[in-house]
Amino acid sequence: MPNDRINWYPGHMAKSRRLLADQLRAVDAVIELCDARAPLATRNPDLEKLTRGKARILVLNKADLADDRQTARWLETFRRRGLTALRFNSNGGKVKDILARIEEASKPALERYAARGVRKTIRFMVIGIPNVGKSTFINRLHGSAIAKASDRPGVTRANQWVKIGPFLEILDTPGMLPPRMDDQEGAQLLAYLGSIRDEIMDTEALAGGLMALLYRLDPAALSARYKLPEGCGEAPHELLEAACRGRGWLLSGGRYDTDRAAALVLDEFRGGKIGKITIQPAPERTTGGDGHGE
Ligand SMILES: Nc1nc2c(ncn2[C@@H]2O[C@H](COP(=O)(O)OP(=O)(O)O)[C@@H](O)[C@H]2O)c(=O)[nH]1
Ligand SMILES: [Mg+2]
Repeated sequence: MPNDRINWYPGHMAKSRRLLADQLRAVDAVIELCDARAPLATRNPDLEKLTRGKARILVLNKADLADDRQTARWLETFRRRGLTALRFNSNGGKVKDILARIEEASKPALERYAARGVRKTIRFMVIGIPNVGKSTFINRLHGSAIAKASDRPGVTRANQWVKIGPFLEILDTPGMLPPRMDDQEGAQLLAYLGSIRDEIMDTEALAGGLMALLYRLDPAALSARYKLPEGCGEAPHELLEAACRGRGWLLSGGRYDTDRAAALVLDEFRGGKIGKITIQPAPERTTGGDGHGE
């Protein structure tokens, strides 16, 4: 997937970067959201240097859609690197747990203020690439719909702060980072998750590639969902056609409706209907390093 097909125009990027820098200046702490199904592919490594000196929490969001054992291993991986990391489901998770962790991470900043004799609330913001659930997460913390406004880059308005605890205020607009597109494999995972616009891609190739990946990671789940026959071929087009047979996605004359199948497979995966599957498995513990320096 060539980078030039991705919808992040340099102008947009420069603008959203400036906006993010402004927002960052106003906060003490940052909550970084990534997608628990592909935690590395859905993080932008630039955030590390952009947030130096600030308290940071990494939330593996959409944990309800990911494999629980994989999520546990990812959390362990990040914690070993010294990051505060936790899992969450923004559609149903307990806000109390998240707030406790935010308060814990904010303590050093609060103590610094106290030492200087100022009583200040800790301000924090939510940051992440598109589609990781930033707006949903903020709404969950608010218990209202005010984050629905716009997080499109370039839409400027005054920062709005919402008090969510005695010492905590959250910025109502999430910070946007572009997805990382320099790594082909990661970009492919982003496409499967729907974090890159579908209309710029070949849907059948995308769905076929996803099926081939899922067939390696969780053959039972894929086979059950699409009634794949025993010993089904592993090639993308074979899997897509087998799904057409299994689910009866046929056109007149008995031809396979691969077009429809592709769109449905992508939808079903993104909606968690195929199963709780992590498409970027956590590194093995025994290797000592995982090749992805923080
Ligand atoms: N299952 C599940 N879906 C989520 C979760 N968080 C967000 N979503 C869904 O993911 C999609 C993108 O969420 P949104 O908040 O708009 O992402 P944003 O682009 O980062 O602001 C929406 O369809 C949300 O309903 C989660 O924790 N679990
Ligand atoms: Mg949003």
